[in-house]
Amino acid sequence: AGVKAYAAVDLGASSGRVMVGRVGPDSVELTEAHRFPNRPVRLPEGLRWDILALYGGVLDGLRAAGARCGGRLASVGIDGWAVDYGLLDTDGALLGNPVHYRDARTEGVAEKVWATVPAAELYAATGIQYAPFNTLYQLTAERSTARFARAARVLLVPDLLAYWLTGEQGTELTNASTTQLLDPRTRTWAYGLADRLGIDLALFAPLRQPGDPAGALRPEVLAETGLRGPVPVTAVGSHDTASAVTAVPATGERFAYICTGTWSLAGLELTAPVLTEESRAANFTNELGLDGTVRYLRNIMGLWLLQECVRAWGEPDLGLLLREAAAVPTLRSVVDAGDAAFLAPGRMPERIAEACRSSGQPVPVTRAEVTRCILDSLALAHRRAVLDAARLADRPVDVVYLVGGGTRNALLCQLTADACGLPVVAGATEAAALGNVLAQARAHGLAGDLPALRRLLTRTQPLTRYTPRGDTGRWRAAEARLTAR
Ligand code: LFR
Repeated sequence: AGVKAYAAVDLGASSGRVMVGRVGPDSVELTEAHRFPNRPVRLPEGLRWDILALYGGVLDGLRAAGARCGGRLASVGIDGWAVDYGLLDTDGALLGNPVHYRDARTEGVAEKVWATVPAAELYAATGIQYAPFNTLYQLTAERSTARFARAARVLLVPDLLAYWLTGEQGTELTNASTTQLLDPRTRTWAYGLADRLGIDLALFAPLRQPGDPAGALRPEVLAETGLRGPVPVTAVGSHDTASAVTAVPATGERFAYICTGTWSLAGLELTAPVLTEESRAANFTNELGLDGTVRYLRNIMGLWLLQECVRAWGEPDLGLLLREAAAVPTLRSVVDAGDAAFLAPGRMPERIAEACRSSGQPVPVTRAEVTRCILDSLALAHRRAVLDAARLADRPVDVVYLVGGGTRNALLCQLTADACGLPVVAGATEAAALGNVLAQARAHGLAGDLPALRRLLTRTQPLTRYTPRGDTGRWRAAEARLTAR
């Protein structure tokens, strides 16, 4: 009784999916309706997202979702990766393909921005960690182009897809916070800052909050997907990390989380941002979450490092590779998995080897050794982020929750527990979709604050517990080795 079906569209850097979530007061059940590849395209002008293919995948997914529930969906929600956007002209037509955040156009742009607003001031005003691809730097890189001269609107990627589905435009808050144009204390635009940097905030559609109505599927979309109208679209934490953290199955308050996928996002949930100079130096970000929360975390390169190696090796069997990696001795060599030097695609095994060589460590040779080097490095980066966050925010941590695609990797989960010296509870693999569905369900009648939603997950979702092995001394030593360089 009281169970409704929702569709969650979740766009990741390497694939998109549409999941059906059936939610009731005592049940949450998530199934995959459709999955499609997300293949960035390298054009003469740079690295671009194939946004029309993604929209096609979303429509296919909604059709498949409808087929699973008699054409009736209570609502649709969309989340995806952050910072990237499409530009629309005055007719509302898309001006070219959205630029990929790994594109090289932002090289050297931050320094230009800092000449107007020093980095320290920028952090104090926005709380966003430095990354070359922050929307602020992308917009600055783009400003002098012919395309930008014709732009009347900027829509972040999930908001762009929502616009195509509904005809309505908005800027969802959690994703807006990753533009570095928001004040995390007031949770609205940083008007003074945008002014000084010559960025016209009127380019953005009005802000909307997770849970707000975001229109309804257009009649053409209903016809194409076979869904029975009306189907409302509901704003969710449209930044995938915001949705994933919503789905962290925490029971108490003294927890850290790590969202693992292409990226690892590791940190704490807070009620106020930490804007200190120390926090900036440690490269922590304050992104906005549901219900007034702040995601205080560090971006770590994540499984991107391994994905790129696997691609370079011609896609060998991952299960076998991980079993072989488990047999390689721990911590022979580590690289800094937070280093933006690993951001661009290509030549990853060589780049990992070079980083080990230039820091005087044994150079991993076999695929298993490279894989183990990456996983040890990730676990070490997880440890540093969790401990740094606890220290900088002055909050004790008893347990680490791991969610997202990386929970399939038992070796990574175990190494993270070993490195942190804390129990790790691995939860939802499709955490972003789960958080997406819960935000919709709440807008459509499910009662509960964030802790209550999380208790519902603890009761209904399978969890795996990893206990730390051995002492953390060798991880501490490896950490010292890395920071000494
Ligand atoms: C994760 C994520 C991160 C963001 C990166 C780039 O998928 O959204 O939070 O920093 O992608 O958008």
